[in-house]
Amino acid sequence: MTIRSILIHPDPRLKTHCDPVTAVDDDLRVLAADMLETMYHAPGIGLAAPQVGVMRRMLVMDCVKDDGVPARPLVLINPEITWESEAHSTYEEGCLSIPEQYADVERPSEVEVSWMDLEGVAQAERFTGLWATCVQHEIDHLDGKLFIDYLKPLRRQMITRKMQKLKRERARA
Ligand code: K2U
Ligand code: ZN
Repeated sequence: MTIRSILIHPDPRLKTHCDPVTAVDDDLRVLAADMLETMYHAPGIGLAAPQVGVMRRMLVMDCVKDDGVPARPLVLINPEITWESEAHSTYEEGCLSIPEQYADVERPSEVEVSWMDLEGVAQAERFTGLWATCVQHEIDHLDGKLFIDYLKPLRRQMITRKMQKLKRERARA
């Protein structure tokens, strides 16, 4: 398994609508394992394929935060939201592609998602709480949407400028 580098905003690949996965093959299984390792290493609770430069509709997540509870790594291939609750929740979101920037984002509190797993089996589940926020954040990534797209233009511009500065500094290092 490999820890892959995570693309930093602004990057055109993070604004791209990703293509569906057409075959669950060994390459995809290696990518899923690398994405989980990269996510845990960051650390994060979710990661979408475009964040590591692969423009495919696959995401991984594990929102288990309590130490006593066993990890629950999930791999979602071609995920689709099939239902969302009327109720909305606000969560202070971050993003591994927009480091050190946080902002309140309001989303449906619960969502039902259908997807295919790595065994090619169709799955469906209702997510609540942090899992619901995370899966919506990750599916947005597959559609080229970032959490800062929900913010007012001025705030989004400020964050983008900070990331451009960070990338210049990293390039010099
Ligand atoms: O897609 C990503 O960049 C991974 C995010 C997922 C995420 C963002 C906001 C809210 C929920 C999930 C990273 O995991 S950000 C790190 C993090 C960790 C715990 C709670 C919130 C964010
Ligand atoms: Zn993100």
